[in-house]
Amino acid sequence: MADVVLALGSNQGDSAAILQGAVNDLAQVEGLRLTQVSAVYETDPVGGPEQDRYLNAVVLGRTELAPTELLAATQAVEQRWHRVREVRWGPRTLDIDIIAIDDLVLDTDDLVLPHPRAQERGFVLVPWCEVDAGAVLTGFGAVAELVGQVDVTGVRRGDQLLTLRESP
Ligand code: A4P
Ligand code: MG
Repeated sequence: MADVVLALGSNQGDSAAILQGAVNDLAQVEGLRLTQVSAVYETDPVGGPEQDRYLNAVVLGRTELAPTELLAATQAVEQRWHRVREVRWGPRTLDIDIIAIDDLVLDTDDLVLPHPRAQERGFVLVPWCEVDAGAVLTGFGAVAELVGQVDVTGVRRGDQLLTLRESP
């Protein structure tokens, strides 16, 4: 079993409902057990064209899936929410990034671990720190320290709470 950190983002459609739907779907993935879910954060868009604010959250879990199987599963959930890939870093109904699987370091065409931009993104680091104050980002150190080094002015904790249903 490996520890996994997933980052969810949405800025198109009913983002609040989409994030909860994605959490529900992830909880149904065989071989993945969700253990924690952060609050929902309203975040200013980083990179890409001018676009609406995002809702972001981080989910922790344990998995017996191989990394490529986990990626296939998260991409299937993205597809279910009609994710259309248009512009890189552009608006999306649902984006699921695999931030880390244990302390695995991987660099393949399909999967890079840890996620190559996690260390600079307040919208990933702040919710991650909320659910795991002692988290370490492999290659970069304590997440709590990284939070102090990046610009988090555009990251606001929202009121919405995501519900974690028990996996079957
Ligand atoms: N891929 C490689 N490594 C990974 C990984 N660790 N997790 C590959 C997930 N996918 C990974 O991703 C492109 C390819 O990355 C996939 O086919 C997969 O094989 P994508 O999701 O199709 O493309 P993308 O998301 O448009 O590009 P990218 O570079 O992944 O963008 P990011 O880094 O995900 O950034 N601002 C705010 N405030 N909040 C956000 O959530 N998100 C983005 C997207 C930009 N700005 C944002 C937010
Ligand atoms: Mg992505």
